[in-house]
Amino acid sequence: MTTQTERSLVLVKPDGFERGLTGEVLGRIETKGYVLVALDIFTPDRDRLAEHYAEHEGKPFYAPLVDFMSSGPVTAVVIEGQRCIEGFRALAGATDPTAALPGTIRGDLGRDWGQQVQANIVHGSDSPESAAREIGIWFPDL
Ligand code: D4T
Repeated sequence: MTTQTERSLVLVKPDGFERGLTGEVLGRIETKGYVLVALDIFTPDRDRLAEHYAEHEGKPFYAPLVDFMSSGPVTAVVIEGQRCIEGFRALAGATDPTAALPGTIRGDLGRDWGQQVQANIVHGSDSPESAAREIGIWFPDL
């Protein structure tokens, strides 16, 4: 049986960018064997983030999340490879960096900084449907 290649949207969030961890994250993706197919660095505006995080609107962490994500540059990346959506989520680790296992990006590089929102270094799409939707938001020309 063969598995079809797929794409995922990865974001190195403003905390990761500010701490100089972009290369470390990209290195882990490449070392795993996934391919980088598009990459852009910019500070996202609130409209783009509202679209990206639409499912979280109304939750207590929504406003701090949008503030945090628009606070500085992010690196938006499209990665490609068989089962890369699941694979990158495994590389990233649990959402809460304190609980994320050592060996994962969030477990090795992240921590609780006492903020209203978890600064957890990376985002990765969680399903093929989310990946298609999110790649359309961040890379409309792809
Ligand atoms: P992302 O979407 O950034 O890859 O993270 P996850 O997939 O791991 O987590 P998520 O979509 O549930 O949450 C999006 C974003 O909100 C922050 N967050 C989340 C937070 O600050 N407090 C919370 O209780 C939750 C659930 C972290 C990631």
